[in-house]
Amino acid sequence: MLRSIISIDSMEILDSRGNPTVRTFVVLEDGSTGVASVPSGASTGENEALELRDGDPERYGGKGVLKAVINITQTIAPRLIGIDATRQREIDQIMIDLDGTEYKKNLGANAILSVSMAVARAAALSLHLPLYEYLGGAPANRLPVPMMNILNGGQHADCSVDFQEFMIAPIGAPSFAEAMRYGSETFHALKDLLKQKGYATTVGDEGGFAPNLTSNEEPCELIVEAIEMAGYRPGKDIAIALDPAASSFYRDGKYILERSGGGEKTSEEMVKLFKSWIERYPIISIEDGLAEDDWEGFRLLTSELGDRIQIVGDDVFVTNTNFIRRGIKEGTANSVLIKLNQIGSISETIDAIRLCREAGWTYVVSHRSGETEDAFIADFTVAMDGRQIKTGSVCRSERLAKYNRLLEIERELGVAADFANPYE
Ligand code: 2PG
Ligand code: MG
Repeated sequence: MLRSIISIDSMEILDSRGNPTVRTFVVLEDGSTGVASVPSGASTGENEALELRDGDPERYGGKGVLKAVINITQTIAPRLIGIDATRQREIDQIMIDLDGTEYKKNLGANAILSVSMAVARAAALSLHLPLYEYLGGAPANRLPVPMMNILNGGQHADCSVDFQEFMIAPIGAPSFAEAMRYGSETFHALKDLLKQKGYATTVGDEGGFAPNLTSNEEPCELIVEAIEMAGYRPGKDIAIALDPAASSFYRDGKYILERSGGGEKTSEEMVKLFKSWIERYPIISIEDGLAEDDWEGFRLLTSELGDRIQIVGDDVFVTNTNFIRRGIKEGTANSVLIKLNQIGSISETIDAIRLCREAGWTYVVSHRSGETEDAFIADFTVAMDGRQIKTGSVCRSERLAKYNRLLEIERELGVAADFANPYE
């Protein structure tokens, strides 16, 4: 059988923060070899599937992934050898059963996901199809709006901003390539602006600037100014999307805006704050505006602002259908952040996306703050008709790997390519 898996191998590599992660190679009988590397988060949700680390203080401060590598080569590989690589769902299910725990605590979500992704790549290669077409079929022709994180704070930067991500979304661009140009020009305008104001222009983990500002609001002001400096209309050509990652500053039922000196806030006060911001800035999307344990606060935010902007749940849903289902029932949000490694296999990620579609919710495919040069999510976004992707700033090659792959896909699709604007 041409597409039978004949070998699975794995190794420890380093991610964009210099921490170990897993890279896996799947070889088929016809010689097709799929390679995939998994990313790693910093502001992780409590209920994410387990990222297995060695815990050996003698290596990488305990962060080595040799156990995950051994789980792949000694436990997973023997079970998958001989199976046709196009049987993605069956393969994912075998790994899920082999692990046997809800959060992939035995084999590790990093181990399982790297195999899941490498299998898909090998199958696509064997069928001589680009990955987006293999996973999405003939209809896969829509390029997503890139949400570019040009100002980093929170756990992604050592600066005075509590909120983690300030993104720009070129919603008025006519194509993906033009959206990238709008974004890049604004990024450079922001750099000039920061310099003019005497702020640092060093970047954080996702390639956005990480200056010490005077408040959590100042980034919005600066970004609006940068959009105008670059010659674009705020809100028309380019809008703002936020990911405060509020779980990271939520303690004992309060939001503690320590870094910026913004004091403490209740959920209601946070909702009020966002309400006043969306009146003053062209914000179209807020992800994790409240913490993962604050389902009530999330519901309030959605009932107050959900008809005007996108309310995205990341830590609260962790790409897990159980939590998304609850969210749909309770009106917790109207959109889900999709991260393959939060749940740990392609099939389960697709299940999460299906649930969003059925509920009429949007979904945003996302990178992690610790990334590799693997551009899997670029193809995956097009395959899933995901009309939005967030994969960092217009800077640092582990981020650009995804955007550049999307540029390639748009070019390859030619006249068939469509650029989605989910906010219309
Ligand atoms: C997020 C992500 C990606 P991390 O919170 O959305 O930007 O960060 O990978 O650190 O969880
Ligand atoms: Mg997030």
